[in-house]
Amino acid sequence: MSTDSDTGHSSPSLPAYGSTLTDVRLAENAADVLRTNDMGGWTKAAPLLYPHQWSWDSAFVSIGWAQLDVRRAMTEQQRLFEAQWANGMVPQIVFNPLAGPESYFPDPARWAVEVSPEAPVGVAETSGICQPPVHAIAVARIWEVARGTEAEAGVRAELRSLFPKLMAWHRYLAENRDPSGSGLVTTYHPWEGIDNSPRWDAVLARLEVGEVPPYVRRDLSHVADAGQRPDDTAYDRFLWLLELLKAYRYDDAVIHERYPFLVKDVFFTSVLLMANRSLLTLAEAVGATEGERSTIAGWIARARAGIAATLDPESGMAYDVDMGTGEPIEVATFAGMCPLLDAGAAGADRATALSLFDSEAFAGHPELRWAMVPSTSPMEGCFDPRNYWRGPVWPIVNWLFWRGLRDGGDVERAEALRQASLDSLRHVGFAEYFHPTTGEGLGSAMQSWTAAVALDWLAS
Ligand code: 2M8
Repeated sequence: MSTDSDTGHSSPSLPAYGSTLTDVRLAENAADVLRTNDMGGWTKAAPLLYPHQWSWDSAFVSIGWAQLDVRRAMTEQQRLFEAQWANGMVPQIVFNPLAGPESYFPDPARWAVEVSPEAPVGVAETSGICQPPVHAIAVARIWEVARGTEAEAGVRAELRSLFPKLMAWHRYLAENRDPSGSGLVTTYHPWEGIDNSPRWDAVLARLEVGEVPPYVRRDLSHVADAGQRPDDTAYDRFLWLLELLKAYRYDDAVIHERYPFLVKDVFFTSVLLMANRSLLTLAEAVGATEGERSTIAGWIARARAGIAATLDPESGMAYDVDMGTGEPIEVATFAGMCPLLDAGAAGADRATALSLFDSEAFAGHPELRWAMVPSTSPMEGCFDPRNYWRGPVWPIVNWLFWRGLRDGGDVERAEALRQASLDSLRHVGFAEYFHPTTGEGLGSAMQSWTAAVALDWLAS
C-alpha cells in the first residue's frame, strides 16, 4: 500500500475499505502501515506529518509490532528508552536525525534541551516534555505475546534491562510531576498528549503571551484543511509555553513554582495507574524485589485516591484541576470517564463512569456512526467534530477504554467496543482520527498507532 501524502484517505492506490474487508486483509493493510513507517528499529508516527519517534505513539506501535515480530516490538521500546533523560523522563519526541529541520516544527533547535543537565548527551536529540506512559502496558502485552514461544528467553532478557528504566520513568512521574504527593500527575503542556483539547482552553486563555521568536508551521501542509488542526492562537500559546520551559531549564522544581500552565491531569494519571498495574506483572516476570513491588503498589493506591478526589458529585465526571486557580476544569471530554481505565477502581466510581459511557454524552449518542468514545462530548458547547482533539474519535483512546472495560470484567461492553472499532477501521482505514457522525477520515492517513491497535484488536 502506498500513498504520496499523509492526507491520502481516499487515495486510489489504497485497497477499498468497507464492511466487506476481511479481517485478514485488514491485518495485512495494518501491517503495511507499520512496515512503511518503519525506520529500522523505530517507527515514524506518520509518514509526513510526524516524521519522528513520538513517545506514546511508539508504545502503541510496539503493541502492533508484537503481532508481527515480537523482538522488533521490544526494539521499538529499547530505542525510545535510549533517549530517556537522567531524571527518568521519557521525552515526547525523539528526533529522526535524517529528517531535516523543515520536516516538522518545533525542531530540536527550538527545544534546545541542552540547557537542562538532565537531557541525554551523545544520543538522539529530544524535545523537553513527555506524554502519557503507555510503555509498561505495551511491554506487558509484548511479554504476554512472547510467552510460550521461542522468543520468550530473548524477550525476558530484554525485559530485565528495560525494567529499571520503566521504574525510573514512573518514579519521575510520581515524584517530579507530583511534588505534593496528591496522586495526580501535573501536565505542563498541551503537547503532553491531548493537544488542543478544550480541557486546556481556560488555562491557555489566561496566559499573557510574551515574545515568541518567529516560526513557520509545518503541520498545515500535511492535512487537507486547517480546520482539522489547532488554530494559530493555540500555536502561539504552545510556543510561548515552550519558551518558558526553556528559560526554566526544564527544571521541575522551578516549573512547579513559577510556570503558568500546571494542570493535575486525570487522564495522564489514569494511564500511569494502568501502566503501574502492568509494571507489577513485569515485576513478577523479572523477579523484582519486594521493595520495588511495594513502591509500585503505593503508586497505584495514591493515584486511585487522587482520581477519586477529582470526581464531581453532580456530573459524575473526573475533572482535571487547574493549579493556577485550584478549581476543577468542568469540560465533558473522554477524560471524565477515566475511572474506567482502572480495573481496581471503587465499584461505585466505575458504575458512574459506565453510565456516562453509555449515555448520549459519549458512546451512546444517537448520531454516532459507530458507538465509540469521541474526544469531546457531542453535548459539550465547544464540540467540533472535525477538529483534532475537540470532537473526533481517536481509535487509540478507544483502545484504552476497551482495555479498561475488559480488565475490569465488563466483557460485553468491551467486546461491543472492539467490534465497533474494528468496523470503523474497516471503513475509515488507518486515519489519525475521524468524524464521529460521518466517519470521515481526518488528520494524517497511515497513522502508525491506529494501525497498531487494529492489529491488537484483531488478535484479541
Ligand atoms: C499530536 O501532537 C503533535 C505534537 O506532539 C502535533 O500535533 O504536532 C498528538 O495527537 C499527540 O498526542 C501525538 O502523540 C502526536 C503524534 O501522533 O501528534
